Amino acid sequence: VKHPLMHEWTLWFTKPPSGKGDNWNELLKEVVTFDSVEEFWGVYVSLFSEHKNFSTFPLFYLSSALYNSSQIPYTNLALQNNITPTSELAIKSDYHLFKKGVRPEWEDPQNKHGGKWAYQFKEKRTVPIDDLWLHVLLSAIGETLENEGDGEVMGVVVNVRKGFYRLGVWTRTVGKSVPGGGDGDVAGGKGRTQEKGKDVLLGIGRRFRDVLKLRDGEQVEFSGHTDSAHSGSTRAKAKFVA
Ligand code: M7G
Repeated sequence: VKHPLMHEWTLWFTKPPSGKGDNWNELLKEVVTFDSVEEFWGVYVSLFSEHKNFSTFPLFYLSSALYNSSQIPYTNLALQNNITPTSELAIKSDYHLFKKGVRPEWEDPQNKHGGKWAYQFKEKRTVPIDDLWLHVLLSAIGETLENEGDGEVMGVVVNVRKGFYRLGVWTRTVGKSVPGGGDGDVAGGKGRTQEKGKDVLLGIGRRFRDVLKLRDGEQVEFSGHTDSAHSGSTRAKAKFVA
């Protein structure tokens, strides 16, 4: 018996550039797609099996249906993929876990009106990045970053950079209605729709900072993808913080 996830998810990997000519498109690779708890752990176990701390699986992020199947990672090794822990990736690598059918790119039609919440961990030596990324993965597939029906979360990302690890959640909008978005707020008019959209995004930001266990004074920052694309980097100016 497999325990279905609410959505089907695809894991992507960005290879570090090997030379000058590499462009983004050649570096971004699709790795594997899954739609059940069992398949997720099958993919993940190889990420984790070199580590001793199996007993600390943060299963409390999962809904009860997922929690009840918590035995599975120990036995389901059949689907093992060769996936390296984030802590062992080369500089300029990324992992992206996105809903199936959405490419982890600004240009994807489902991302182009969107943005992302992000936080940079600068203490690369001491930050438990593998645990944090697992918690982020679980919050995505367990659908605990947003309320049912919000439909904002497109995917989650970890960037390995020279001076930091960056964890992010990509959202479908930047807090306002988008063409064809169908957010259902018919009576509210434009202003109300924007307020509601912004509240939803702020809620995602707060949940994300809980997943990352940030302390007071540490903030996740939201920025729109169009700003990122223009500045050539995700180091765009933050629109809001949580
Ligand atoms: P980054 O990983 O967002 O931030 O972008 P960083 O500057 O901290 O490393 C790094 C580079 O990857 C960008 O300057 C782009 O060349 C490329 N890149 C990243 N993303 C997410 C995209 C994307 O969605 N589309 C395209 N075309 N390039 C991207």
